[in-house]
Amino acid sequence: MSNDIEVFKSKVDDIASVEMLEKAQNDCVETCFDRYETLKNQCKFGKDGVCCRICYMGPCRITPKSPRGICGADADTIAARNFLREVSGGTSAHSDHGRHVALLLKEIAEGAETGYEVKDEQAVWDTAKLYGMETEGKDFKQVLSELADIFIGDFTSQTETIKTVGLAPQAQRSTWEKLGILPQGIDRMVVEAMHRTHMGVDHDYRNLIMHAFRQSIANGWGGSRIASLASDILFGTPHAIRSEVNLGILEEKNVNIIVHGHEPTLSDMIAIAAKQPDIIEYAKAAGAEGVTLGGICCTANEVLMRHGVPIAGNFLQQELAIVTGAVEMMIVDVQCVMPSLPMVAEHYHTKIVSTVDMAKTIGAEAFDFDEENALESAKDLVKKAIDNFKNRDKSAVQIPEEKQTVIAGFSVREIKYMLGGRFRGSFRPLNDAIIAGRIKGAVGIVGCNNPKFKTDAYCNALVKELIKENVLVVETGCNAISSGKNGKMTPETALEYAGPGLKEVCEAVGIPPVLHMGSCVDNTRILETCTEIVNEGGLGDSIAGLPAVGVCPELMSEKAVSISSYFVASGVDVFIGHPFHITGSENVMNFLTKETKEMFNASMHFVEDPIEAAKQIIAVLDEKREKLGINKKQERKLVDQKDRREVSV
Ligand code: NFS
Ligand code: SF4
Repeated sequence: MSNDIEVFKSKVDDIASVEMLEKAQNDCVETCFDRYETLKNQCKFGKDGVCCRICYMGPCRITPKSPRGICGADADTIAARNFLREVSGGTSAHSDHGRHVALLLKEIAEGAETGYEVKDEQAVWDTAKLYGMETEGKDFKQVLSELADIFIGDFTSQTETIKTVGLAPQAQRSTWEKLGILPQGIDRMVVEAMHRTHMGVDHDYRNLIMHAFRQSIANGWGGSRIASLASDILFGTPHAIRSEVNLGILEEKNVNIIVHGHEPTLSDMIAIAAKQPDIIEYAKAAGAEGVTLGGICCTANEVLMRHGVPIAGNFLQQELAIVTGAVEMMIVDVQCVMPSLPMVAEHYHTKIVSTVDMAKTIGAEAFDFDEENALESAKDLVKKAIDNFKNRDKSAVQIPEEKQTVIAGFSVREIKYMLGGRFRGSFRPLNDAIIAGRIKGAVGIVGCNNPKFKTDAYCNALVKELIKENVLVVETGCNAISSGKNGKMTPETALEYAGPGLKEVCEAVGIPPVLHMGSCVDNTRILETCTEIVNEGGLGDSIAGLPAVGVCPELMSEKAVSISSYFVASGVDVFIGHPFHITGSENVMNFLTKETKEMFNASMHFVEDPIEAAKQIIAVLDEKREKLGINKKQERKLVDQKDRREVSV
């Protein structure tokens, strides 16, 4: 048995998950970690991106002996087409999420019975100003309606560049214009990608990948940005909030409900419903002490940011949460939901409930969420979970103790307030700290878990190295949850790891050195932060010149491919823990890792070791600082020589 524990410890970086892997084994429950072992010898053609099944003459696989498919397509064309389709998948997922929130906003503006109302009126006026809308003499509903039209128009525009791209700095927009990749309507960009990758259309790998960038801009400076903006209006702009993370948030004496997926529309209502006095009474009548709501994946991040709902875990903990035997109901919406959940749930009493029409899981119960009576509908669902409490097998319950405190809620508005105060909110103190060298730069660590790697390990090792080197870290998605679990998101615990300059700034402002900025669509908050830094002045006029880097340690989803692409197109170098499915084409590899540098002043870097990645990231930050003329000698003295030796081991 102790041998097994060592095996589990080699798979995941947190104790709670180790404990649940052991329990899963004892309970004879199969998880993705087991299936990964079975499927380990993965198809090399797929991995290298040189399997094409775009037409029915194929599938064709490229080898040295057969360098072309039946139609004559070579490895470059095939890998580039596959890459573009991945970016389409990611762009679609994020953008469709944005569309749903934008459509709800429009309904509210038109006075429809939705059960929702605008939580953050100020955000409506601020956003209208961002888009340069004329608001004088108009009432709130009219402004909201016009704003919703702008959002929706960005999906449908045929020939006009999308309006949200106008929120990017001028330097980025000029670059995109020069390269001919300013995006038109988000829907059109995806349709065009599917057209271009149909058999016999676009065969030039460079041309294909440039469309991948164009489409990714329609995501980062379009669909995703709209998702964040519209969600802030509807559900409130996040502000700093304390909560907890990891499986230990589940409570043995309570009814435990988990929300999982991505869209906040239902989960935000569930968060409100679970606190209602009549619901708590109902839970007590069922023999529980109360109701505990927890989240998994980005739905978790959304309700953490706005309600302080604790997080049960990230992507690879979705099955393990059920293995605790203490979850009455897991409510899922869209994206990153494993179809295996009902199979895991069969071993316990957990009900899996799917709530979105277009996302059904075999074996899950479908719940028809009534948006018009949103709160009542959410309460009905919570009651169903409470009714399931009596079916819990007490002997099957084992909840890990492990949980950590997190401070989350760092929207751009909140960072501004924290830096400059409520009435003088400004990025000036941050820019000054970067210029003076107290902060070397900023690194955004984003994205998924992937059973190919030890869960959370890359992120945890990298964060430690970076904050020691006075790099401010901002995070979203499942990696934000990794750092939360690892105790890096409280000022108290994390600051002992920070270098002296970063520590000084964090202490003065009262923030952790690792900031939780939200879900994966909220990566646009990172772009917004970069834009604010540029606009504040003193660090050049382009995001591409800033000492800023993006990292995606455990790339799993197509969304992460799209995100990496829009970061590079925006001038931010991106480090990825393992290569995309493009390694079968030297030209495509070369294009993404080198040639893009000339176009965007940024490129993709595939670095499998986090310590090596830290070194290379610091080198990129130093290079950008050098170009800005702020890499002065005295700044180096702020870093302890002993620390410096340690990082270069
Ligand atoms: Ni992002 Fe969020 Fe997690 Fe990856 Fe999935 S939950 S949208 S895709 S796995 S970070
Ligand atoms: Fe094969 Fe060409 Fe058809 Fe692809 S498009 S499956 S390479 S024949």
